Amino acid sequence: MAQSNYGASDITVLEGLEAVRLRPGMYIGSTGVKGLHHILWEIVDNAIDEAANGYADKIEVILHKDGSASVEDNGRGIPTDIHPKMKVSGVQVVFTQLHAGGKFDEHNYSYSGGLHGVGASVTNALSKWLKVEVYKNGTTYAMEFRSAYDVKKKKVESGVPVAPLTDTRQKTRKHGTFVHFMPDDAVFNTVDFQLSAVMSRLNELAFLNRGLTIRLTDERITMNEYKAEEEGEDAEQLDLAGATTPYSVEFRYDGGVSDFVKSLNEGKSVLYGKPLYYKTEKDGILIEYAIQHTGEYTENLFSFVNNIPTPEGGFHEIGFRTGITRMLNDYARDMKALKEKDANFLGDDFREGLTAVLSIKMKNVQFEGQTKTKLGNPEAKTPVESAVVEGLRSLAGQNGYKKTFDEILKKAQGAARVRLAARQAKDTARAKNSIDSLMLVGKLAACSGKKPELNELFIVEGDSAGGTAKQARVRQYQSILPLRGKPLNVEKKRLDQVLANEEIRTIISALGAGLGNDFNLDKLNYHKVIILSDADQDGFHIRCILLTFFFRYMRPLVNAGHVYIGMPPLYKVYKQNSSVEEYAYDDNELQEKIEKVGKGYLIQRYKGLGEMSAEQLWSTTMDPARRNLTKVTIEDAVAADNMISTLMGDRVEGRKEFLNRNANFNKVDSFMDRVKGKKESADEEA
Ligand code: 0RA
Repeated sequence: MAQSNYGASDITVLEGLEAVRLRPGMYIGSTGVKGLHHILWEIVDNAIDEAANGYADKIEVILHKDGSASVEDNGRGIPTDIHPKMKVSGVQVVFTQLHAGGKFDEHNYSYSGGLHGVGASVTNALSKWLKVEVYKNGTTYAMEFRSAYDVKKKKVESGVPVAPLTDTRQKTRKHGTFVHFMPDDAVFNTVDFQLSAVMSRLNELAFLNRGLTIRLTDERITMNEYKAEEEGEDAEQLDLAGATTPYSVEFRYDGGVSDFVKSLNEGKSVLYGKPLYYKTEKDGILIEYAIQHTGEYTENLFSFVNNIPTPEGGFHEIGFRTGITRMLNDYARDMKALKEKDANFLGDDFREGLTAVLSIKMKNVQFEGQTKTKLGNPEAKTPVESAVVEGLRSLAGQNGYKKTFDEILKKAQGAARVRLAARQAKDTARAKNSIDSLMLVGKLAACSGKKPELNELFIVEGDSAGGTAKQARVRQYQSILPLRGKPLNVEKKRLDQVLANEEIRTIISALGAGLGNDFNLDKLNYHKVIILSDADQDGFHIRCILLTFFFRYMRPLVNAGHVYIGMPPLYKVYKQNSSVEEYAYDDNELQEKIEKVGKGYLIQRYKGLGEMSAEQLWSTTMDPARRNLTKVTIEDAVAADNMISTLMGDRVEGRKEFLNRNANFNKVDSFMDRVKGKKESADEEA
């Protein structure tokens, strides 16, 4: 199949492609599905470059039935004239010269994408065949490459031109490039493109290239098959048209990275509706970013350089963060949110709950780090930083953004307050630990045993129940810490105030493992931390506060499964002058126990732990052989945290809505159900 009508320069070309063929991993990372996708991305990247430079606004990707893939753009079309040095057409250079890609002309290509920039020739080298059509000058040019076994050389020659680029004389008004290739199954472990992976990357590229339309069609499946499989719709119910139409989807975002941020925040509660968005060019670097805060606590910054994700960060992210901190601190001073004597906010304060996308485009990128996804160009920092300061200043000065910036400052103030309180609590705990650990003894009834893996700490609501628990406990391994209910009951208490609470500080000291980043599981004094609170509103609230506290300041404790909820019974069913007594932990169980005790039963309803005798508390709630403990999962803690943020937040509507909406989405909420359930039956009783 290989023809020998090409010149001297082609010899080295083929040697280049042969190298790719011999060691594909060197060029595309692997010969698995990732490598397979890589050869598609090489082609897509060229089309994206054409769009990024303003020459194309539509890209169409098709996954064909036969396993091939094609990419079409409506750009200028790959150069068709003869390359002066190579003496072959531009098309041939692009597909046979390593590293050439479409980027051989600095003037045409300001910013080049491509994960490793190996170019379209690699796709050609690893394909059974590759066909190109170029639409320009009113006509269609075409060229085809093939891999074939060369009998004389006894090896596969890959990417060999079947013929030079030819003008097919087929008239067209289109302009652009169409590349169609068949991945070689002798190279790849799999030649099955994964629709979901291809789709999500194309969607991302659409976000990153504002206004660009990207259409993806998968001819291997029908619209209905997709809907049935991915969207869970009933295939029988779907219309007939969809039974024959191939699956197809179009991505286009006129808001660019602003739309990206919105989609990342979908389903979260946002502090303001419209993301802060800015796009500019500084020192030859294109910079575009969008910012939107949520009510959550984590920071989510997604950065890209030349459309390539940079999860390991780098100089652009440093500039971005520095810019945000600098501008917002200045703004806080201008607005008198920071008084003269106040210290600046920390960057972390401004980034609590931040979702942001930063996308820059620059030349000569240097990727570093473990996975080569960290931008190593120091010259990127300052332009990004000034773009952030400049952009946010300009937005802050615009009508309609005042509220947004107020919300951001409010969020930072909350974060700073918690940070300072945590620090204070930590210092206190540290001082207590080192100077006088006996200080605690007043509140804490400590166990005598010294084996953390056997020891249990009961955190008990109320002094009265605490007293009972102290009588009931097995001193050897059970410690009791009574919590005075009151200070924690106050509705609108901020978490930092909670941290300042004496009992909470005692918990920190008692556990002995520190706080926050310094938390060390190895130092933990109790492997079971059991929260014992009443089954009413207050008890529920205390539980939530404690869980939130553990979640935010001692997360490893929750993750390792050391936190439990003790379940006291709600009812005792018994008979007068008889030793028969049964305990019920919920209303269903109550019926069961009533039947069990039989005629003449009496019901005692426990309104709180304090009503129980030491013997009752021991046998129902503290005795490892008989008690009912629920291990707290991280999801429980997250739910509690959300609940506390909502309950304690300033927005009353949010709180009401939350209470209505979250009747029953996990265990923490089932506590809420219990609370509600109890209230209702209490009303019946009354
Ligand atoms: C260099 C110069 C010109 C176009 C391109 C590259 C180009 C490459 C690719 C690869 C896929 N699609 C593409 N579209 C354009 C300009 C050539 C001219 O103006 O004649």
